[in-house]
Amino acid sequence: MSDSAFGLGRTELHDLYRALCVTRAAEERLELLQKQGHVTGGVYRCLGQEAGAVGAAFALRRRTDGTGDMLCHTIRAAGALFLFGGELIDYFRQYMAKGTGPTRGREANVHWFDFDKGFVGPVSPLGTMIEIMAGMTLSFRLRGEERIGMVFYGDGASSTGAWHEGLNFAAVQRCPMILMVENNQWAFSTPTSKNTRVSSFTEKGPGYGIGAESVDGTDVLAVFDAVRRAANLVRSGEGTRMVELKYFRRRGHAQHDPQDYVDPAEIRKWEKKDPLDLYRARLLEKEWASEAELVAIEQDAFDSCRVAAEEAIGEPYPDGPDAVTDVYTDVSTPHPWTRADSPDPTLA
Ligand SMILES: Cc1ncc(C[n+]2csc(CCOP(=O)(O)OP(=O)(O)O)c2C)c(N)n1
Ligand SMILES: [Mg+2]
Repeated sequence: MSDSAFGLGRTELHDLYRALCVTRAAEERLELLQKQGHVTGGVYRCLGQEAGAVGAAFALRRRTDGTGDMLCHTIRAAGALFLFGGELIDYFRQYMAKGTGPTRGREANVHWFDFDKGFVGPVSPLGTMIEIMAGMTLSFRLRGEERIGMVFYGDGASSTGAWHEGLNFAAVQRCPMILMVENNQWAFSTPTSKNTRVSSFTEKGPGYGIGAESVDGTDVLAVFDAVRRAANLVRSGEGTRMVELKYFRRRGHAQHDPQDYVDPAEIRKWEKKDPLDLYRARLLEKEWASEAELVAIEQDAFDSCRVAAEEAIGEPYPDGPDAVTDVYTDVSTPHPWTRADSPDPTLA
């Protein structure tokens, strides 16, 4: 691991730490909200994986006018979403299914988008976002735009048909896109060894004719450096590349999963490689930040999450009828499940 700051100035080095702290604080707040009964669905944490999403998104061109790079996050890549301008309050609104949230309570998770800011929420069937991002980035190439796309996917998702088809299409079409493989060693209760026989997902790259690199996903600067190199190649016309993030899912698939199928010693081992602790120590050791500066960043991350969550708590849930707005073109027609008469049994 290089000791350089990869051309980043003090402010950017602090911004990276801020993004890590915001991700951690947002998820800790979410856990609290869930215990208080405010969260409608599951809470999926990226504990130990924060540096992957943050380092990768930091290496992209972030704009707010629809001209920047495009990112597709996952439940484990909230840090990338925040860096791309996803508002904390919207994140909390989503998880609490508030009517004020981006999906107006229809979805209680990270499936939301903002094309101007450059993030598209994932679609749930694993692997399919590669196909969608391939299409989006193909349009960038055909229009001669300098934009690139990034799509995150877990190790488990990489065994789906859509993953393979999408990646092959992207490779053949030289779509300007980076596929980030979030190899956290588990797909729900399935270990990576039962998903693939390769020891690194980078081994799959040559099969599609694309370049691939593996990086320590707990080291935010190493991730940033690897992704910036990949982005330069992709932007200069090489086409699709893959970057594998190696780390460990330190919590269950979601908070309701006790992960009793994971060896506790393994979790303890990875706790020693906590990405925030590692980067914090490096910032101090290299004198890129003072203790007071770091404490101020941590406090600010904590406060902004608390304030955003408290504001979202006070907001209303959606009105019932809004559930069908934008779903049917003709809302005056009664929907099948609301009609008073019984369905015609002869049509069954
Ligand atoms: C095609 C498909 N199969 C199953 C699921 C249900 N599912 C959602 S997340 C998940 C585990 C994904 O594991 P991985 O890709 O390793 O990502 P991680 O949760 O570890 O970040 C599963 C099986 C789904 N959404 N889509
Ligand atoms: Mg996984």
